[in-house]
Amino acid sequence: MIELHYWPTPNGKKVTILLEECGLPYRVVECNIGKGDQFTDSFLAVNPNNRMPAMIDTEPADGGEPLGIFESGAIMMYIAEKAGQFYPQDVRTRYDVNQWIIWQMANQGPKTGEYGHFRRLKDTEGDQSYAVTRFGDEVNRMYGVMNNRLYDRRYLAGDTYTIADMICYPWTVSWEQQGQDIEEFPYFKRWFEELSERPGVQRGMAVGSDMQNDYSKLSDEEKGRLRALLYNQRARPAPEGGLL
Ligand SMILES: N[C@@H](CCC(=O)N[C@@H](CS)C(=O)NCC(=O)O)C(=O)O
Repeated sequence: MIELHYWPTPNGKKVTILLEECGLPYRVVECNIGKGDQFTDSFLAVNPNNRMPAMIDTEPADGGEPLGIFESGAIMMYIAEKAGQFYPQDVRTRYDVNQWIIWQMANQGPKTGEYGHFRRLKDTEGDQSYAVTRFGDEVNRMYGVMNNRLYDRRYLAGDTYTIADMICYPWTVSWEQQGQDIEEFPYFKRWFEELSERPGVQRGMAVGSDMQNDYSKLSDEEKGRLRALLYNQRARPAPEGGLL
């Protein structure tokens, strides 16, 4: 059984889309990143990077101890390999898939995330116009990268729907809020509309729609504790007694 530590963001939904598409049994463990679950010892034991998603396979193929994996790209490779679906193993397609997964993890995810971060900042944090322009241009450039890729092929890795498509899709559903005009990217639009119609994509996107935080009932003390935990995160000290 796959145990998925999850909160309903694009990085989490990549994985639920894949699990739904594969039809593998899985259990969602709520990792409420608005309340600091990503800092608990049990979570850090699976993901030292204190970010969700993370997963534990309680029945790995080698028959050994439960296997923990972090980073959504690695999780998707693992699940697709286990299911034997959506990750063709001929060398050319495999590396087409791999490069689009790495493109997503190194470009589309982080830069779109930073764009949202700087756009949401209040004036009290100073003038953000350079960062907003810089990341806004990058987001627009990346829609162009996908559009050009999809110009002469149905999916990002060719003729076959793969985890490369699933990993990119959740970051594009908010194209309008990201200030993009979908009509500017007709090949992307064709791909986006096809994926949006897939029942597995729809089920994966819906996972955790009931998971929300209502901060209005929290005391000022609790709000202050959360602010200190979640904002301006810096290095966590290693425990005493390590290998020197
Ligand atoms: N590269 C990581 C990124 C994961 C990530 O950034 N997760 C965010 C939610 S989308 C998170 O857990 N944030 C918690 C925090 O900022 O404290 C992956 O793809 O798994």
